[in-house]
Amino acid sequence: MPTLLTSRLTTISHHIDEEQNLHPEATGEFTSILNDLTLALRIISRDVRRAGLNDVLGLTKDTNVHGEQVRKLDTYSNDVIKRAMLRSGHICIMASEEDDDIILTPSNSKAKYVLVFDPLDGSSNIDVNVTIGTIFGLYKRIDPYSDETATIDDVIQPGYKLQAAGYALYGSSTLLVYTTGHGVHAFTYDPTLGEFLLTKENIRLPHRGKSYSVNEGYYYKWSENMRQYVDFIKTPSSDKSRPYSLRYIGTAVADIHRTLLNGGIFLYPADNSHPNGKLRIVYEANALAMIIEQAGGRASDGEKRILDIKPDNIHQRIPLIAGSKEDVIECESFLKGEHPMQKII
Ligand code: P6P
Repeated sequence: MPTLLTSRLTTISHHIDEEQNLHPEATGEFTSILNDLTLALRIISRDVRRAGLNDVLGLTKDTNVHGEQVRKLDTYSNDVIKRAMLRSGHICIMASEEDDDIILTPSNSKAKYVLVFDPLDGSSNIDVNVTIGTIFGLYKRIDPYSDETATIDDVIQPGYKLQAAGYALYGSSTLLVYTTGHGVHAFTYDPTLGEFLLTKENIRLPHRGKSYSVNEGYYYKWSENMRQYVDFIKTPSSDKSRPYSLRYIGTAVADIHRTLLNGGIFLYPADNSHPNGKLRIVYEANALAMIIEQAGGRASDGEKRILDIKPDNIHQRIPLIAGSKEDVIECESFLKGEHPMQKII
């Protein structure tokens, strides 16, 4: 009996070319940018894995805009991405967690695309060999046909304007997960080939999960409603749907990736120390929110859809509640004090 062969062998370059066909207005620039980005991610992956050997670890004397000591891998990864993005000439302006201000490229008045990125999310986990990652988002300029120099307004666009978004994960293997608005697809890096190979296509989030991901150490810093939500999902229920399991790595992109695959909810809410949450909307929350939504999930600041929020500045923080649609909606109802269980408590 003949077999039907269906699992095609697809590299990220093949897939980007296919995605390009879904964006008839993009004239190959899109493909060129994403291919240059994957080169940067391959370089970062190589050096993250080598970090323990060539003394790249440890703190530098520098601190970034947030007063956090910058680890050498952060600055290195930042430089790799910026330099890779100059090659195509299709990027006019960039914003990075590691740069105080916007970054203009030599084609700042000609190119149509804008890159926002966190070169190495999870820095605090670098020295303890826990998964870290790179987060990126790609916009078109507000006026792609302008011959004026790009400005910060091209960077602080709302997330629903993103043309593409995704992340790389440097864990037990190196993964690349991305979307161009047509589903979420995952690729696993084969260092012997130097290729990202398609391993999951059209990832879909379960409507409800069984785990929550939050730093419970801040429990007494949260609002009363947030505490009631977490108490609720930890309380055993007769239908055995609760308690949820707690899973928290401390690298947002890794916690989001597990939530994307298994379902459940990721929370970095506001607290007394972080009145606007800790994550940055421009180069972290927006890209993660686009991935979660494209996989059928929901991402809000506890009230408003993340992708609808217009950032005020490139380093603006935002609370992030993201994951399975039913879990996020349930959390939002607690945060508004509207959940039926809050009438009983
Ligand atoms: P906390 C990593 O430094 C990061 O920015 C996110 O990746 C992560 O989710 C968060 O901080 C962890 O913060 O306060 O739980 O240590």
